[in-house]
Amino acid sequence: MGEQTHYRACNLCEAICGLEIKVRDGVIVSIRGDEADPLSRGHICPKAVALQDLQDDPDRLRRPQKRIGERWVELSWDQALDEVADRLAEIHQRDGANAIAAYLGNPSVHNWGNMTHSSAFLGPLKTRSRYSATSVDQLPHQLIAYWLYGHQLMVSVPDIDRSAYILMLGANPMASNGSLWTVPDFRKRLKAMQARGGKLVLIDPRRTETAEVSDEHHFIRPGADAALLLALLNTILSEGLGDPGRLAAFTDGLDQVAECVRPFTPERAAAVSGVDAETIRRIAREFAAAPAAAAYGRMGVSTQAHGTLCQWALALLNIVTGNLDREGGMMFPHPAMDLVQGAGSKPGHYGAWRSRVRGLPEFGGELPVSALAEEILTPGEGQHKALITIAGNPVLSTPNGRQLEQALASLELMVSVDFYRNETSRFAHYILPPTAALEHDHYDIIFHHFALRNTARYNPAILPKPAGALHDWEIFAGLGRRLRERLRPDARRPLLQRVQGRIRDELMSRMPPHRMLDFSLRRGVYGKKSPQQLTLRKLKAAPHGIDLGPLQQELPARLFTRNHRIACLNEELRGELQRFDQVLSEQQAQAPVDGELWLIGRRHVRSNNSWMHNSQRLVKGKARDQLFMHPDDLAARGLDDGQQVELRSRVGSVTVTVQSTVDIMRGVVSLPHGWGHTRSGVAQRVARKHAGQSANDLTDERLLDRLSGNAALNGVPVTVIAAEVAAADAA
Ligand SMILES: Nc1nc2c(c(=O)[nH]1)N[C@H]1C(S)=C(S)[C@@H](COP(=O)(O)OP(=O)(O)OC[C@H]3O[C@@H](n4cnc5c(=O)[nH]c(N)nc54)[C@H](O)[C@@H]3O)O[C@H]1N2
Ligand SMILES: Nc1nc2c(c(=O)[nH]1)N[C@H]1C(S)=C(S)[C@@H](COP(=O)(O)OP(=O)(O)OC[C@H]3O[C@@H](n4cnc5c(=O)[nH]c(N)nc54)[C@H](O)[C@@H]3O)O[C@H]1N2
Ligand code: SF4
Ligand SMILES: [Mo]
Repeated sequence: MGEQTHYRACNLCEAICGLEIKVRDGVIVSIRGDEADPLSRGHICPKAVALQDLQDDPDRLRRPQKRIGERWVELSWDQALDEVADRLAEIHQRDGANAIAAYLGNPSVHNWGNMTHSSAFLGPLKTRSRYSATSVDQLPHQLIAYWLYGHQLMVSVPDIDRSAYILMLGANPMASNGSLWTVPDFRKRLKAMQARGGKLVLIDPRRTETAEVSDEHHFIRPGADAALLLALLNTILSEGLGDPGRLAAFTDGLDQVAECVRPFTPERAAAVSGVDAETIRRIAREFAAAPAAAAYGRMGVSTQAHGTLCQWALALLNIVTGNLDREGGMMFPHPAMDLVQGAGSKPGHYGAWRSRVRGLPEFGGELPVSALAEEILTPGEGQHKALITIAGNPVLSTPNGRQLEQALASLELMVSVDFYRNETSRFAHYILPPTAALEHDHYDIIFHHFALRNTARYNPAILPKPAGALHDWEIFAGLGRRLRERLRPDARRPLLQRVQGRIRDELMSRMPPHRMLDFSLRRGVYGKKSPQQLTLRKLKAAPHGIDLGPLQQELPARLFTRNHRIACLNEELRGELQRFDQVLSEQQAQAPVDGELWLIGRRHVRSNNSWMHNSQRLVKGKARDQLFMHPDDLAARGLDDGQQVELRSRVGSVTVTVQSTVDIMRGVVSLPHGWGHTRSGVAQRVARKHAGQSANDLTDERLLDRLSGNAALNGVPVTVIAAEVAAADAA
C-alpha cells in the first residue's frame, strides 16, 4: 500500500487542531500539526499522538460484551442489539418511559455521529430522565445564552486576534487549550496581542500555567467570583464608565441592571474574595477604557456555587461596555453547519419539569447529573431502573462517585456505549463498543460554534472500518429501529401519519452523518445562496479546511428572544441577585470553619478527563495527581511536603501525596479529577498502574449552583490530616 498522508481535525479537545497523519501499510507512523489548517496553523499538543495509542490499545473493546455475574462474554452485534432492545422495551412497558435514564458524556460532542444519531435511539424512548456532562461543566453558560440571547448555543468568545484586553476568570487555556472558546495555539495568539500592547488579567486561586503568561494574576477565594464580577459591574455603572453603543438599540433592562448591582460594592467583594477594593476599581476602569476588551470565564466560574450569576455578570460586563459583538471584544461565531439557525434548532427551555427527588430544574430536556444517583436509589414512581451511558464515565466525573457506584450496582439494566471497560461501564450488563476515531469520518459539529475564526473542515476515515464493527451512529440507528418496532411510540396516531413518520424515521436513521452535513452546508450561511457555495464536495476537495474569515458582527439578526432584543434581566435573575446580597452579608459575618480548606480541581496538558490514562506515552514521567497545598497550610497542620495525607469531605475521603507550593492561595488545595483507576473490574492495564485517586470521591452532590443545578465541583470544603493519623484514628 505504501505510505499515505492524511489530514484530519483532532477530536480530543475543543481546540480541534488540524493534524497530518502518515499511515504505512495500514499502520500509523506519524502524527504532526497541519501547518495549512486555517484555524490551528500547525498547532498541536502532546495528546494528539495518543490517537495512535488509542487505535492500537489492546484493552480497547472491539466486540459487544455481556456481563453474566462477574464474567464477560462476547456477543454478535445482532444478538446484543436485540437483547438490549428487548430488555429496554420490557422496562419501558412495565415502569414507564422515565424509568429509563441516559447519560451522555463529553466525547459525545467530539464525535459527530453521536450528535446526528443519538436521538434516533433516545427519541423513541421518550424519557425525561436524561443527563449529561453539561451539568458538571458549562450549564450556566447555556442558561445565560438562552435567557439573554434566546438560544443556548449563542455563546460569545474572546476575539483575541483583534483584542486589546482580556479579563479571564477560572480558565487555564495553557493546559486545556481553551474551552467554550476554540482557540488552538492560544500562546501564540496571546503573545501577538501582548506585542500589540494588549493585556491579559487572570483571576484564579492557583498561579497556573496561564498565570505564567498573563500580565497580571490575582488569587481569589474559590466561589467568590460573583461578588468580584458584580463589583466590577457596579464600579463601571456607578462611575459612568459604561457605553453599550449600538447594543443599546436592541437591549432591554439596562437601567434595572444598574439598580440591581448597586449593593455589590468593591469593599464587600474584597472582604470575601481576597482581591482588594482598589484593585477591583482599577480593573473595572481599565476594562471600560480599553478600545476592545473581552470578559471571559470558564470551568472555575461555572462549576461553583454561583455559576449562573458569574456568567450573567460576565455577559453584562461585555454588554454595558459595548464589547459584546464588537471586533476585539466577545463575538459570536457563525458556523457552516449551524445548530443555532439550522433545521431542528433547539433554543432551550428551563424548568419545564423537575427531578423527582430533589425538584431540580431541567434545562433543554436534561436534569442535573448530581441527581442521578438519588433517582436510581429512591423508590417510587419514576425511579430509574435502567441506565444507558454513552461516551462517559460519571463514576469518576460527577460528584460523589461512591454513591453513584452504589446506585449503578442496584440497576436492573445498564448499557454502556463505550470502547473501554472503565470505572462506570464495568457495572453495565452490556457494553457496545463503537469504532475508534480514525476509523470513521469527521466534521466537528459543535466546536465551530465556539471558534475564534469561522472555518469548516471535513475529513474521511483514515483507517478502514474493521469487518463487523459498527460506528456509534450505526449502533444508535440499530437500537432505535429495534425500539420503534417494540414500543410503537406512534401507535395512537392515524395510519397515514404513522406510515409517513416511520418512513421519515427510517430514512433519518439510515442516513449517514455526511449526508446530513451536505444538507446543512447547502442551507447554511455559506451555502447555495452565498459566494462561498459550500457543499460537502467542496469540503472534500479542501482536506486542510476552508477559511471563512474572522468573526463578524451578528447582532441583532442572531437574537432569538421573543422580541429579538437582548433580555438583560428576568425574574429568576432578579431573585438570585437579591439572594446573593443576603449570602454575602452572611458570609462576611461568618468566620471560616476551623481547619477547613477549599478544594478545587486542575487540568494538565498530558491528561484528558478520565479516559486517556491508558496511553503509556501520556502518563509516563512524574505523577500528576498530587494534592497541591500552600506551605503555611502544611505547617499549620504539622505536615511535610511529599507526605501521604488523607483528605475528607462530607461525602468521603481519599489518601494522596501532598505537594507544597506557593503557587496556590492559602486555604485552598487542588486535586485533578479523572483519576482513581483503582476500582476492580477496570480493564485498562496502563491506567491501573497510574491509578491516582478520584477527586469526585470528595465532591458533593448537594453543592450546586442553585439556579442551573450545575455541580459546584470547585470550592468543596475539606479537611487534611496525615494519613498515618487517619489510620490510627480508624483503628
Ligand atoms: N471534580 C471535577 N470533576 C469534573 C471536572 C472537573 O473539572 N473537576 N470536569 C468535568 C467536565 S468539564 C467534564 S466534560 C466531565 C467529563 O466526564 P465524562 O464525559 O463523564 O467522562 P470522560 O472522562 O470524558 O469519559 C469518556 C468516556 O468516553 C469514551 N469515549 C471516548 N470516545 C468515544 C467515542 O467516540 N464513542 C463512545 N461511545 N465512547 C467514547 C471513553 O472510552 C471514556 O470511557 O468531567 C467533569 N468532572
Ligand atoms: N489537557 C486537557 N485539556 C482539556 C481537558 C482535559 O481534561 N485535559 N478537558 C477539556 C474539557 S472537558 C473542558 S470543560 C475544558 C476546561 O477548560 P478550562 O476551564 O480552561 O480548564 P480548567 O483547568 O478546568 O480551568 C479551570 C480553572 O479554574 C480555577 N478555579 C477553580 N475554582 C475557581 C474559582 O472559584 N474561581 C476562579 N476564578 N477560578 C477557579 C482552577 O484553578 C483552574 O485553573 O478543558 C478541555 N481541555
Ligand atoms: S490541543 Fe486538543 S485538539 Fe489540539 S492536538 Fe491537543 S488534544 Fe488535539
Ligand atoms: Mo468539559
